Amino acid sequence: MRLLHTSDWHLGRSFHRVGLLDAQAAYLDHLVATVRAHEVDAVLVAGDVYDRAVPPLAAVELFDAALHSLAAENVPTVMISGNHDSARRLGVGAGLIERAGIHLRTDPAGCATPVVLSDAHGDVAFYGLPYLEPALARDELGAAKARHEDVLAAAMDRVRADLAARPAGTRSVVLAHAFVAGGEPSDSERDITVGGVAAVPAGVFAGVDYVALGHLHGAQTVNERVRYSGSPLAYSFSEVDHRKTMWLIDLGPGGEIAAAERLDCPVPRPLARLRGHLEDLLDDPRLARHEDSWVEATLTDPVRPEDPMARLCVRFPHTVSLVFDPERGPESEHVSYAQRLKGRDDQQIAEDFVAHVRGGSGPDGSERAVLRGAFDDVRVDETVREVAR
Ligand SMILES: [Mn+2]
Repeated sequence: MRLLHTSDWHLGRSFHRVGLLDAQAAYLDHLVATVRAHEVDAVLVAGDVYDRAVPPLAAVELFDAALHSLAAENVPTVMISGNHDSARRLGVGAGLIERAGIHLRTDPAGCATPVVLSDAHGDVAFYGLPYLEPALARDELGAAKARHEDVLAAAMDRVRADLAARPAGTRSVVLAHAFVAGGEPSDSERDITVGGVAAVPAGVFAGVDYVALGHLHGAQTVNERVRYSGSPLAYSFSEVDHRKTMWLIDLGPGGEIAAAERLDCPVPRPLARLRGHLEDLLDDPRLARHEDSWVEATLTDPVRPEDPMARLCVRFPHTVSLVFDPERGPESEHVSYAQRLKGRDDQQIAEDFVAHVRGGSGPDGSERAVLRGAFDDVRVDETVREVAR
């Protein structure tokens, strides 16, 4: 049986205030085209359909269009809610779309009631475990503690019990939304750790043939049978090196992973993280390939340049993030105050101070004259007092 595993669509999310709805629509078109091109038997969506509990209308309409397209393809689809979704809201209408072959699981109580699909080699039971909020799922599942590990373990006990009662040779797939130990996070998942220990050991999923995970936004293989598809689009600059893909999994007649292929998702615009002095970023010919990218520029100029965003946008019109990380002179670090003052007169110390508080820009001629005048006055004053004594 051929499975297409994806997750973390985050419909409605934007990227540094740039709307991604068009890119998300293009991805969903690509998903449907992939189903057709690769003759996929089932689509798995492992949570975070939406970016937030109450998504914008345009995101809801996009999801609705995707459901229509999948139903029109006649491809069975199993979906779960993630930590970004409101399980209750997303689940409205789940009973009705079930009739169209879209199996949306948002209620922990149903985690051991699989969707059963068949091929020439027999049944495959698909168990959709929605994101289990420990405090909420604990009682429902009779977990020992309100921790991610305990509620998932309790849910998996139910899955294994159901599976054991099915005909011998029934193959099994679990969908889950969790932070599994060994996974590599990025900046765009948003916390799943609140209220408990974050990482769940992969061993909790023992006894099933394939585990389609969501939550982490980088595609990864925890082990041969436990994988993250990652998000179809980059949602933070920390994902600059990610290759955004879906897993195409061939589940063999005996439940073995006969093939696992990464299929690329369309890239709306590449990401680039640039670092250096503003003038260098504007001049360096090697950066020409990033001129059409979404750019995050970290400026290291000791003095903050004037109007940096406008100047960057002349060369990199899709600059969406600007960070300042000024270089400091080597003498300013790891040197004691006394050492820095050694051999300097009052005038030099004062000029250094002005340069320090202005990010490296020392006093100009007239400012130097003011400082000199002040020191002269103080000295004159001292002398007068000495004489008077
Ligand atoms: Mn997510």
